[in-house]
Amino acid sequence: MKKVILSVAVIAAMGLTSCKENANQETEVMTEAPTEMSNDIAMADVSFGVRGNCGMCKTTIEKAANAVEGVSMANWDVDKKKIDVAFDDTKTDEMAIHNAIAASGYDTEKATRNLEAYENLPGCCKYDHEMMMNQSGDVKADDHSESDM
Ligand SMILES: [Cu+2]
Repeated sequence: MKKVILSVAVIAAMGLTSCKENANQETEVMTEAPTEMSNDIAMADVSFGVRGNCGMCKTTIEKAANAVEGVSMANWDVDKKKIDVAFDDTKTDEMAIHNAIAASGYDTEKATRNLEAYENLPGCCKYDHEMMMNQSGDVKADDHSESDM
């Protein structure tokens, strides 16, 4: 009986040492991949075109973007028809932000507005579907929104 126990112990010990060797090899390989670094730089900044008219549009667009989990900053520029967004790219991605804004009724460069949400926007916010996005800022974009009133 003792012999059996002894041989089991020996086999177990051999097993342990071989496991240890394997583990050492694995950690050596692991250290070559720079995985630790990228975890710190999870924040991403994007900016893309979003159609809209006025300050109320700004509120709606930014609210929609900020409601996406991981978004830390959203700033829509009424003159440029463009939004700057900062987000944690481990929690969301750019497309999720496009989709959230489109769901609130606004066109983005990559997503088309939800028509029902658009119809429910206040009259002053019913922007032109053909409007240029991502403008330089010095274009007279307000021309016909004024005359419509
Ligand atoms: Cu508006």
